[in-house]
Amino acid sequence: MRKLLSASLTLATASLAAAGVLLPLRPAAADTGDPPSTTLAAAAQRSGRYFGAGVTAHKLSDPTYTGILDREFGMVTPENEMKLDVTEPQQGRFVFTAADRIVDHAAQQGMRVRGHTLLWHAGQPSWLVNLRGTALREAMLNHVTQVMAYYRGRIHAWDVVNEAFADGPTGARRDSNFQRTGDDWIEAAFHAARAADPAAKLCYNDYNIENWAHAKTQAVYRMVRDFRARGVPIDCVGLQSHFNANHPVPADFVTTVRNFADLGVDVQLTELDVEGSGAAQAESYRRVVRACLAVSRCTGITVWGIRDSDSWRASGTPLLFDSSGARKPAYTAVLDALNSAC
Ligand code: 9MR
Repeated sequence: MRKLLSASLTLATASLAAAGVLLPLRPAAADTGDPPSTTLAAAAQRSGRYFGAGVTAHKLSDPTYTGILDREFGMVTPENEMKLDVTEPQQGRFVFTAADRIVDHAAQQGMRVRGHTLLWHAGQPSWLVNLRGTALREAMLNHVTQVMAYYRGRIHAWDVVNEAFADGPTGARRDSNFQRTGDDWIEAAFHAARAADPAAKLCYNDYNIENWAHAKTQAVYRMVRDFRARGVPIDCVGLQSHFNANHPVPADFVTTVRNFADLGVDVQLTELDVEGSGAAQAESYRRVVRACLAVSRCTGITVWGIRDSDSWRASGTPLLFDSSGARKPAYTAVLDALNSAC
């Protein structure tokens, strides 16, 4: 019966092909007969995507933490260790000790690294806060150049600029010292970044740009469209994807992912977490993963921490593992969604 079925399927396939109907070259992973993958990284890899976590260097000595990290994830993002106050605490003095712990651990485990972040209005050392004008612009570009040169070839994607747009209805740029050096500070940073490490994917990363109807989403979209039109080197947009009751997963999330991707950039969900618990939380996670899987240029997902107790929003229990390191219903929802990807 199995043979007969397969013979008639082959015939049907041949006649469809003869009729000019395009069929996928490779069957969907779910149809290959492969058993479901049992880790997030392996399940994401079935459709060529990565699954990552935000990581803190000082927790790498916690065996429960590192055990989950090494088992489940294929990409790591240093949660704070590559921020400007850590990597250039005094002008021209670069410190990579904490970031190196994460990058070295990732290399030993065969994981890739997202660099987060080169330029951000927050997390600035006082020397930088006190600079203005040309001196600030030069220091800013030098920071991009030096940090990316140090890590050249070892970072999959960099969040070159983080959170440069204001919240609210205006769609304006956020006021910051960088912004006061001139509107072109973002594109100048991307040009410097491309020169420093031509192999790294260069991302613009922000929060509350998941809802297509929001002015901030539209403003970031217009900037990326403009960069693409003028040849400013940008490869990806990071949708941070911090969700909770005030910012639920929007109904049109997949529209946002698709519209950015249609600009010719990759989309990465860079800091995913969803406050909640049980079945409702699991369902939100499932929807987010499915939205990414629906868009071929949505290339990977990173959750912002490992256990609930590791989260910046620990009281909202927003992650995939509980505080003892056990898998939550949200974990199973994500794993199942990844396993059913085409
Ligand atoms: O999770 C990070 C937390 O440990 C830091 O105290 C905080 C300030 O540097 O930054 C958190 O990560 C933020 C990320 O860098 C950018 N997007 C928002 C994240 C949550 O605040």
